[in-house]
Amino acid sequence: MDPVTPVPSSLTTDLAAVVGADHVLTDAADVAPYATDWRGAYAGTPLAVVRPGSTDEVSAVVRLAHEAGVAIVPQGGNTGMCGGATPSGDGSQVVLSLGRMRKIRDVDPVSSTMTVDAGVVLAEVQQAAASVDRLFPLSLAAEGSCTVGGNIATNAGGTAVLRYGMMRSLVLGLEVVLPDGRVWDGLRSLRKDNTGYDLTQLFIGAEGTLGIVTGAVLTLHPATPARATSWVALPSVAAAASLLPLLRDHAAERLTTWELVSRPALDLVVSQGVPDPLACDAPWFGLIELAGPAGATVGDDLESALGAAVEAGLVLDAAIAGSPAQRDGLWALRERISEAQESLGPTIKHDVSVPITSLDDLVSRLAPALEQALPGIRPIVYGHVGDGNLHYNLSRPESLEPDAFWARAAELSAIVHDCTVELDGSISAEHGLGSSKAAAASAYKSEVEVSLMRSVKDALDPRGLMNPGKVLPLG
Ligand code: FAD
Ligand code: 2HG
Ligand code: ZN
Repeated sequence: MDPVTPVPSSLTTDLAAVVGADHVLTDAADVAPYATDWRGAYAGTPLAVVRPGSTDEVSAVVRLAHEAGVAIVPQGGNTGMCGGATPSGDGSQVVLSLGRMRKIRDVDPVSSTMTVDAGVVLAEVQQAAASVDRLFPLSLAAEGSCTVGGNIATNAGGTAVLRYGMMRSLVLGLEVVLPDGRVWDGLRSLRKDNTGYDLTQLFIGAEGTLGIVTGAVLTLHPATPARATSWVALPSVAAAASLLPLLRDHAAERLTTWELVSRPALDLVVSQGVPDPLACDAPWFGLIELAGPAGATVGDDLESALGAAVEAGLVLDAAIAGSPAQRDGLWALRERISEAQESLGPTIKHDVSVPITSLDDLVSRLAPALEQALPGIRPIVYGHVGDGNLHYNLSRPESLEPDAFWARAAELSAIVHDCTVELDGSISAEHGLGSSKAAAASAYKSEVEVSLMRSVKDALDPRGLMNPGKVLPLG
């Protein structure tokens, strides 16, 4: 990797010649929203923020930065969890925002595909699909502000992975600006293409370290206007795991969502005004949704599944949404947790996955280990139980100052991550590594795996200018 060369003073002028002076931001107040993540957990100081409006402009910007030896940090909606879109603090990196690239280029209901700019917001993709009676199934609480490019770069998950897979299952082709400014046009909509290495999949989940995604061909699914949604009270995490095959036996592929919420997580959202439909004194709760085409008997399927679950002792009590408003109320119990936890002070976030049969073991081991390490610590646990993915998030004991809690982050995360890895799990199920988990992930992976990852990085980005320090630690 080349050492960082002094930045030519003409760089910002040259960038302005490409994108227009209005779209090269250097004033502290203008760059502030791009310099920090949404939680304020990660902060940097960019050399400049550049906002290109087209793939050609992205290519020209990257070429100029490459010639100047300046690193680039791609940024979409800035809703990421791991500091992946935040620049370093030394003023040496350019943030490249895709926020102006918001065109839906094509929607094709016959081939069930949509071609979009990378800066299109996820909710707009969902709406465009719905307008032709199709479904784009990626769904997460940040969908009103995260972008398709960010979803691709993080291989986002969310609440419908159980049925539709993660973002990588929903992408057919990509357009990518490479670290030297060349454009790879891989915007193919083919369902079958066995012509060598799968470059599309290589860029998905790379968190902007291999290139900048500027466009994508997405795959659409049939619309699912028939929905049945239930909020259930559960005796244990083991019951939640056992419920998965039972739900599948009753609903088959119509089972779309199976989410878990711990009592403290529920209490938190209820304390912020979301009504609790059950008022049941259970330790765990869950959200189940079945979905299908118009006329599908999802309500009957849900009722028969819940009946069998109660009989088997897996469910203690259940509420079924009787209207769209009630459904929204049940979803709020799950989707509002992430934001609600911010009210407790800094959150030490964990996004772990283990085999579903080990979820109970994970939770049983972590609670006492963390309480012993920091008495009074408040785990706010919830997640995508159908995917074996828990957000084992930690809030400070009420008596501990936020800074003192944050100072313990590495030690507390090691407890969560060590236990996860002992159970053959992953320390990042869906959020990626960014800067916050890059070193930890390399430490847990084998030397062979890390050296393969470094070979890929070096082959595509030999000068190390594309989002350095993310995914793979520096040095
Ligand atoms: P950013 O935050 O801007 O960037 C994320 C990463 O992608 C960075 O490394 C950045 O450099 C890179 N990047 C962005 N755009 C590009 C591009 N065009 N080309 C190359 N690299 C790029 N995530 C889940 O997986 N599941 C969830 O359920 C979920 N729920 C969330 C709920 C809330 C309330 C919030 C705030 C976030 C949630 N997230 C979730 C995390 C986040 O929304 C996702 O990671 C999302 O995919 C990030 O998209 P973004 O456009 O905001 O990307
Ligand atoms: C979710 O599932 C998101 O709600 C966010 O992935 C998790 O905030 C978090 O830790
Ligand atoms: Zn999640």
